Parts: sequence; structure tokens; C-alpha cells
Amino acid sequence: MSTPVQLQHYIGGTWCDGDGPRIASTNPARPDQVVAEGRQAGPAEVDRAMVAAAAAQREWARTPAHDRGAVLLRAAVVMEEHAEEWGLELSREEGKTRAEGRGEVLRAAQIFHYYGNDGDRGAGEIFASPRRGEQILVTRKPLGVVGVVTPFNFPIAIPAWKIAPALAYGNTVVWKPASTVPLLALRLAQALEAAGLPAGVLNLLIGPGSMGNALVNHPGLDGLTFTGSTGVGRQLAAAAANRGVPVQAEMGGKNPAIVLADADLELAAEQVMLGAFRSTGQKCTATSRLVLAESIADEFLARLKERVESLVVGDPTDPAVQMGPVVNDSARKSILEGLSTARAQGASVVAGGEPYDNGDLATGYFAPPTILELPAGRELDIWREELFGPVLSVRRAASVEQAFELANDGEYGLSAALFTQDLSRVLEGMEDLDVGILHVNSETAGADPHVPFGGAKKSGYGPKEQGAAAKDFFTHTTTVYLRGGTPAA
Ligand code: UN1
Repeated sequence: MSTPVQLQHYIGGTWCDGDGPRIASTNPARPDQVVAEGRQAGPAEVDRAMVAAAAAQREWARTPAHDRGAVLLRAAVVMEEHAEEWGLELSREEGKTRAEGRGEVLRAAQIFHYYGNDGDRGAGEIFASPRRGEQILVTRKPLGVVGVVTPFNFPIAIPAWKIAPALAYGNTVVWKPASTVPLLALRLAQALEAAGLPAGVLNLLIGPGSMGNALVNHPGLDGLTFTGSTGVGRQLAAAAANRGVPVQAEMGGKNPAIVLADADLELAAEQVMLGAFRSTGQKCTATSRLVLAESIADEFLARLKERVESLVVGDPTDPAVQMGPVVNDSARKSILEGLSTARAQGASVVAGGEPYDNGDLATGYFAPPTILELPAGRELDIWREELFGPVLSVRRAASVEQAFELANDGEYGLSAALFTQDLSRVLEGMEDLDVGILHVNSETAGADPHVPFGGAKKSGYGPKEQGAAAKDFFTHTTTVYLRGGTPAA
């Protein structure tokens, strides 16, 4: 058991203690272990951070894109060097497996590599003009000071995919990570500091949820990017809109995997397992609904049940463990409550379902990996509401059409996975499934830095993230009508 890391805030290039109440993150597998602790930032620090970000913005925007990129590339190398150590910290603080923790730090580095090289890509567009002697240019400028509010479940990768483009395009940042899992935020800020990021360009404040409101209500804010729950996202988006501040918000998902009768069932079972139970189901892209063609449903469920029942659940820092705890006690309670409501409403348990009642799994915040089958023709809350845990709800479909209807049911549309070997079905799925991300024969989760990420319907609000899409949010365009004068005789 290691000594807790001291949490500090990073404002104007200086590390400082907060003046708010004590904050401590604990290991969800062993809640008596404190991973990191410190004092929260208060309203005065929000203001100081906003002032520091504003003061640094003009100079950072004028720094050549290649020089800004060089800082990001150096930070990526620092992350790679610390992948093992920071990955273990991530696993201890958040609860995902050690391999996933390390993988997430490397993914953050990969994102910094991608945006670090952005200076090599086109920076705008040129259009022909209908007038002689003129060209029309579309150039891009940073928004200014951007607020970044990030969730607990990807404590370094999601911040990376917001902060790297924000900085690459010349914005400065005030960042509020989830207070339940703050340690990797410190590590990311340290990586950027070691890489030579100028003072004030990134400011980090660790504090309660209400700090998101302080940020959005600060008159100096020019943009807000958020990932987290639908409730908080909508509230922040409304507050930002009220002040005329552009918002990008990535919120809920209730992502279906659809297994058609002709699918490779072995592959589908493996991918559904990964999608539903990796990171203990705590991803907005996790597979939480399974739609099965009736003819293969029994066979597929039998395969899945066997896999779920053999999942090794335990302390995620143990390399043999395949699924760790959920993030904290309230997450565990709400998942268990969701399970009992579903059962009371008529769901039947295919696997899991019972809370752990002794040993380390009962003292830690563990929720059982669970498959529930839902009765046909009845509305169950669990079919539409995001539980954010290791719970998969299953329904059967009598036709492909009905399978797609079930998959589209509900207000979210982040991602879907379609398992079939029939090209015609794939093409129908591409047309009919109303999602931001469609996986054909792979799990619902996952994102690559160079392609757009984000949902359809009520899953997202504002421009998509990552790839070239990020530029649409983190910059505004100036349309330049460019003419010369009459040449001197
Ligand atoms: C992934 O699927 O690997 O909050 C990333 C989330 C998503 C990120 C998913 N925004 O879970």
C-alpha cells in the first residue's frame, strides 16, 4: 500500500494547494486505501485560473502551429515513458484493469502525437471568387479560453482528446476533471509542464461538480467541452448557451449489439463480452443492450452465459483479473438498484444478478457482471436508462427489421455493433441504425484519434470530437475576401 499522492492545482504555471474542503480519492477495490488527497479549489482559484488562461492566450495563439505541436509531441513521449506507472495508478484509482489502465495512458500519448503533428496538415481552405482578381480564403482562429470538464471513466484519454486539439489550435484551457478520479489529471498536467508548455496555457482545478457551474458562468469563458452524464451536460450546455458560449457535450449512450442469424457467433460472443464488461461497463460506448435474432438466441445466450460466469472479477491491479470494481459505492448502489427494479418489472437473470456478500468483493465496490433477459412487449426502465455498469439487457427479434427497431428504440444514439456476414444487411444497418458510430462485427466501444467520435440523437450536443472534427469546435473561421489594389503604373 503506497502513501497517498498529494493533489494540487496548476494555475498560471505554478502548482498550489486549494483552499476548499479536503478531497480524497480511494481505491474502489480496497476502499480503505487512499490513492490521492488534497484540498479542493474554490471560487477564487477558478477566477485566478481564468485570468491566467486569458493572459496566456494571445501569445499561445501567435506561437507557430509547429512550435505548439512540438510541445504536444514532447508531452506524448513523457506519457509513453510513464505508461506502466501511471497506468497502475489509474487502475488503483478508477478500477479498470491494469492492462486497460496502461493502454489508456498510451492512448492519450497517441492522441497527443496526432494533434502534435497537426501543423503539417491544411489549416484552412481557398475558394474561387466570382470576381476577377480576387480569392476567397477561409482561415481558422482559436476560440480563446476553453473550459474542459471531464468524467471519471477515462481520466486521461478523454482529457487528452479535448485538451490536445484545444491547445494545438491555439486555445488556452481551464480544466476541471472528475473529483472521484483526479490523479491522472495531475499526471497529464505534469507531462505538459515537463514538455515546456508556457505558463497559463493549461490550468488544472480539482474540485466538486459545482465548479463546472462556476466555470460556465465565468465571463471570460469562450467555449466549453464536456463529457459526462446527460443531466449535467444539458444543464451546462443550457448555461453556456445562455451566455452565448459554444458547447460540445458528449453524454449518454445505451448502445446495442445486434446479432443476426447468420453471424459468426464465436466472434460475436467475444466482442459482446468485451463491449459489455471491459472497464466494468463504465464507458458511454459500452454495450448495454443485446438484440438477438430469435433463431440463434438460445445458443448465443448459452455461450455468453458461460463466458460471463468464467470472468475473473477482483482487484484490477492483479494481472489475472479481467473485471474490476465500479468507481464508488454510489455507483454500485445505483447499479444494484437498477437490477432489482428490472427484476421487479419482469426481467429474468441469465447470468450474475446477485450482489457479492462476502470477502473482498463485498468490501470493494464490486457489481456482478450480469445478463438480463427482458420480456417481450413490455416497457422496462433498464432498456432505455443508462446504468453505467456491467449489465447487459437482452431482447429477441423476429426479423431484421424488428432488430433494427429495437436497436433504435430510445433517445440515445452513440454507437451500435452489428454482427452479420451478409453485406446486404450491413448496408441496411448503415442506413437504418441511427447512431454516431457503427461497428460491423466488432464491439460498440473504441475510438481512433484521426476519425470523428460522437453520438447521434440525444447522445451528443454540438460538433463531434477527435480527428478533423475537433477543429470545428476548437476554432472559428474567418472568410477572407482577398484582392490586391490596382498595380502602380
Ligand atoms: C471508447 O469507447 O474507447 O465516456 C471511448 C466514454 C466515451 C469514451 C469511450 N466518451 O465512455
